[in-house]
Amino acid sequence: MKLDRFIRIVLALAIVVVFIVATGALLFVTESALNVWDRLKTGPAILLYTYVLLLLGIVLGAAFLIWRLVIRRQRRPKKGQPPKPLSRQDIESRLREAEKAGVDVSTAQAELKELASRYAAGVIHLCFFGNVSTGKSSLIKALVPEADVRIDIVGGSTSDVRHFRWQNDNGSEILLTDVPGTGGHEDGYDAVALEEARRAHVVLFVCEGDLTRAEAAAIRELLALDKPMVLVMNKADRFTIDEQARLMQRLFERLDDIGGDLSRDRVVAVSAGGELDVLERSEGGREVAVRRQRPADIGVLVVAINRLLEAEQAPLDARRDRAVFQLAADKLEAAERVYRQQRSEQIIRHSTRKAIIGAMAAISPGTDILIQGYIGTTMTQALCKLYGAAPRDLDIEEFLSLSQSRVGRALPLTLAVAGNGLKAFPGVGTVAGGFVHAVAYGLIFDALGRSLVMTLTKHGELNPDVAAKEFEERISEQVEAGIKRVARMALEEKAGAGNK
Ligand SMILES: Nc1nc2c(ncn2[C@@H]2O[C@H](COP(=O)(O)OP(=O)(O)OP(=O)(O)O)[C@@H](O)[C@H]2O)c(=O)[nH]1
Ligand SMILES: [Mg+2]
Repeated sequence: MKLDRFIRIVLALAIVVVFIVATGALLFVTESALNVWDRLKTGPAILLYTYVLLLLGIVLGAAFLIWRLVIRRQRRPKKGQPPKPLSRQDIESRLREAEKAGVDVSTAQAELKELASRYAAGVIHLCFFGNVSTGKSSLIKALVPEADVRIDIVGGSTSDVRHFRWQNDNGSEILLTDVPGTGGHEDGYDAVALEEARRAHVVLFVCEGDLTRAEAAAIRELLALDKPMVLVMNKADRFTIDEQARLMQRLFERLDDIGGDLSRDRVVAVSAGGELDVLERSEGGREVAVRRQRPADIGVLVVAINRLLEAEQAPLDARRDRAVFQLAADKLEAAERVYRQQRSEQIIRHSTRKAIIGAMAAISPGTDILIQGYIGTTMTQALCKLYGAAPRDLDIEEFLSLSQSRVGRALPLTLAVAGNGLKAFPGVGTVAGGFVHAVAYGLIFDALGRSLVMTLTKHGELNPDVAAKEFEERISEQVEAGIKRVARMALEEKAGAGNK
């Protein structure tokens, strides 16, 4: 690595020499040109401009090369490209690789298993989705009168995912899925509903009138799954025919704006009916509340579903599969995040322990806190590899050297924290200065590793300036947070060394 810096400086010197030679050459050429100019006084002015431009070009070219080589190669952050649809092979190979690396792939794998069992059953899945109390369960009840669904005026009545068998006029085997309504429970339920929508062939988005901003956002997210959608305006009985027509027009426009495909997606206005508490006079003349069923009017919904399913099932399956592959990929990513977090903890602890042992054995200088050595390099390399960053050796060296220059200022505080932290352990008594230094050394490594993980999580790459800045900004906070962990580690090592 030292050699690298040497080569860079040599190259820089070479550029300077080239620059001087080029300038000399240019002057020489200019002189000749001026001679020519003298001789051709009446000649064209363009000659002069050409020389000036040439000189400028050489200066700029040399400056650019020096900047790239010596100062640093700045990397552009990768722009988030729209994700390419995943194929079965893609997701299966990603799962295999992740499993080999030690990631817990069970939740992602469960999605593929569920997909396989849905294939085997050969049924079409229609998922009712929408805000709480829009009438999803009531719509299922209207389609499958024997369905045992909970309908309630109080939002949040459905709290789990349930499937109900329904056979349409074409005789297709269909499962209607009732999910918790969104926006009315704590977070977890919305995610459950969305996951189920991602597993379905068709999403029936239920609303009660014009779309709210949250509903529009949810529709946009569901349309991104590239599956057919039926936008169902329920409770149409609350509006006059004219109002219904206006609302339908509005919903068509909104769906079009949000990105719906009007040749594929449908908008219908229906009344699931729902239930109604009415006061009736009993035989004894007393008024009693009786729960009655409102008449349902869902013919247009049945027609819309039939139309959607008239076409071949294969394209529907293909769209559903892609959505499930993406769902599995998202779950895999979440599992990878957990894995990285656990593994990074191990790497940091391992390096911190090594740093402490080194400092205690005085192999590494406990007082000078040198983080640029072998332990710092291997920890940085291992963490970068874990987060899929492939920095140049130069970047690692620069990051460590920048961080090293920031350690000095934090050292007195770190030593104080180490000394105090050790006192907090019962029975430790007075500790030698060397041991306090070893703990301080460990604390610095611990903070270095943690701030590096933060930068890698945020940026996905090692930018030495950014990472060293993060380290500097967080060092005192992390030293305080890490003292118990690091002091315990040092005491364990001390006890271990004492027992030997
Ligand atoms: N006026 C009218 N009310 C309806 C209609 N459909 C459902 N309702 C009423 O709307 C309320 C909510 O109905 P649910 O079927 O429980 O709604 P949901 O979307 O399943 O609700 P959650 O499961 O809580 O998300 C109930 O009081 C129903 O009686 C309808 O077509 N017209
Ligand atoms: Mg419900």
